[in-house]
Amino acid sequence: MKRIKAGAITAALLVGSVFGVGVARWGLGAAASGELGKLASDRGLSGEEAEAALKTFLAPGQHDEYLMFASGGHSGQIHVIGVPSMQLLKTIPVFSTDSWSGYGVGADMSETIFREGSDPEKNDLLTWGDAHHPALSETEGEYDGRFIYVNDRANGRIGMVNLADFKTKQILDVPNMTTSHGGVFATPNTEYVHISSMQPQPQDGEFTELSEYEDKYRGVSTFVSVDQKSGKLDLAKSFQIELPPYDQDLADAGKLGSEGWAFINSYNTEMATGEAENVTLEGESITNDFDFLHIINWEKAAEVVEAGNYEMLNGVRYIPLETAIEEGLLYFAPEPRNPHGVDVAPNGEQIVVSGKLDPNVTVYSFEKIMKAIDSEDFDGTDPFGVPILKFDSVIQGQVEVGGGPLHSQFDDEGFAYTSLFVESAVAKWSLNPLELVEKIPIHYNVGHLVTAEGDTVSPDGKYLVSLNKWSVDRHPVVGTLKPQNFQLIDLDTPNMQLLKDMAIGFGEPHYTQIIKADKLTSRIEVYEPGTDPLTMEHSEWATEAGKENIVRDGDNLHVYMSAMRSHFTPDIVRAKAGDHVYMHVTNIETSPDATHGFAIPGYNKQISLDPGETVTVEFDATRSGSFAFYCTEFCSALHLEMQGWLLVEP
Ligand code: RUQ
Ligand code: CUA
Repeated sequence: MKRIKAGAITAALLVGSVFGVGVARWGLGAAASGELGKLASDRGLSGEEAEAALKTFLAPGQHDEYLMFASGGHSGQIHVIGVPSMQLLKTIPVFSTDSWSGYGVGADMSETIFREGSDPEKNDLLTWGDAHHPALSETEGEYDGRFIYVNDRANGRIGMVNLADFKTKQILDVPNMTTSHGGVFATPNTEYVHISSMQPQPQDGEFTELSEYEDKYRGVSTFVSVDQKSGKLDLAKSFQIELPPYDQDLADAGKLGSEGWAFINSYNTEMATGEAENVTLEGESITNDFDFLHIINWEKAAEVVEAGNYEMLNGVRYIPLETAIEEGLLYFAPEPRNPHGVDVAPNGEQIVVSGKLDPNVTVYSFEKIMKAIDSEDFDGTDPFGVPILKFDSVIQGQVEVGGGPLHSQFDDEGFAYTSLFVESAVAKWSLNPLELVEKIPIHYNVGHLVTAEGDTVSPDGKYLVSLNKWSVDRHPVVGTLKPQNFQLIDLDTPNMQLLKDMAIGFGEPHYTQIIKADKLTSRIEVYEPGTDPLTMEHSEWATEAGKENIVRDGDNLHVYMSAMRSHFTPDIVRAKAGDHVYMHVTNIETSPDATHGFAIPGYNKQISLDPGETVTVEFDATRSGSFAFYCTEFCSALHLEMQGWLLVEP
């Protein structure tokens, strides 16, 4: 695999000097000369812009150094984007259907995922989600390229994607919560993936008057256990901690010295419900000067459940609030009102909380938190009995970064970068001493931001992407709904340099993570023959060349079909109206990229089969008729000939 290296850029600069351009001098404002210089000036590019083009350009066939996994917001997907080229490489459907890959519109595999991911007692069949925070799996605090998880903000679920084939394998509906924002994050060795609730819920799942909010509504913090081989989430080995009915917001895992601990922000510790007279929910929820940073000892919580000190609640081991307090699993530290992001620095010692309504970021010291807990240096408790640490005892200090700080990311040189939503800027500041360094304007209203390998114990820095909510005038008007705007920023220049805008016209990404592309070592290009991608094992329904078959078993019709350039075998399937049809289709190709589709008109079925893949399409043949099925992927010169008949006799 070719990657963009510093050398490649140097080579490009050399080409520049061959043409007598002296590209490096453009930035100094010297007049550009030669062919490249003319090209730049014809296009109206400044020296810095021409430099940015060279830094992000991929020569045909070159690959990006990093891959960015961006959540798709309420499009329910994950997008894979190359960095620094900022080209969209793939969209992985997670919570929402996708007819290109046949996800949720034909393949038994994806329909199984949707069914399993929608607890029928609690939900309708959910065919969309609001993907917010993707989390790459980690080993010793480093992204390991095995799996990626993402939360569904709307329904409190987690989607799991295996990075061997970039396909969704599971959606887990987490009990006792609906909306979620706190997570997902992976613990440093991916023992658990964490998700916490956003708006509290009545824990019995029943209709409950808002007047009983304090008594009956509760938040939860859930540590969902991960099977290390498959990456799947195992509810039976997971546990949940009951929290007071505050809105628990973003969350992050401790690392290095703080490994074993987790941190969740909160707001609405006023417990406003909107029922109060003369004040809105919003107005009432910003009256307290301080909300609470939740400090959770998850390692100890895991021991408490192992020792049997829990209740079962809707299929999950549940630690009631009193137990959490007694066992020392939960503490609060005051945080300036209505914060948003909490981010643990790569050193594990500093915990950065962003103000949202306050121009400061507040930096907590893990060491001070531990000292305060050990010496029981408390300032009383909250109404539910959770001990509150003293603000002054646990903070390292504050940095005034600017208007509307939301989220922070880090580099390899001890700097933090905080998004400023209100000010439309990114602030760079140093962790030691706590000092603002510089700011760069962005376009416009940044939510999250991300640096390369930014959530690990050793970020690369290098690139920062600002995830801007508004694009205003940055892109052509393409209707009343404008694209969002990702902006790539170079962190290796003396001052942060804006390199590129990327229009995001396919969802509302919230968060992303950027991983070094060469860490994705588990990738496979061709499945072993007859693989069911859901289990990654040989499918009992797979067929081989020469063994295709149609088997009738009462009203059940099993079709064992193969797909190969450029035919289906068999290519005539006879069924009777009322049959329950199983089309077990195996792509028997062995070359990478030799994908086939299989679409049946009238029955709303479309699947995609990568080489080696077996997928079952299952349906009731309720309508009689002659249905012309065909391959949907332009696979070969005789792609159009890749067709056949489903004949359903009355
Ligand atoms: S956030 S609104 Cu991650 Cu700032 Cu979801
Ligand atoms: Cu197979 Cu087109």
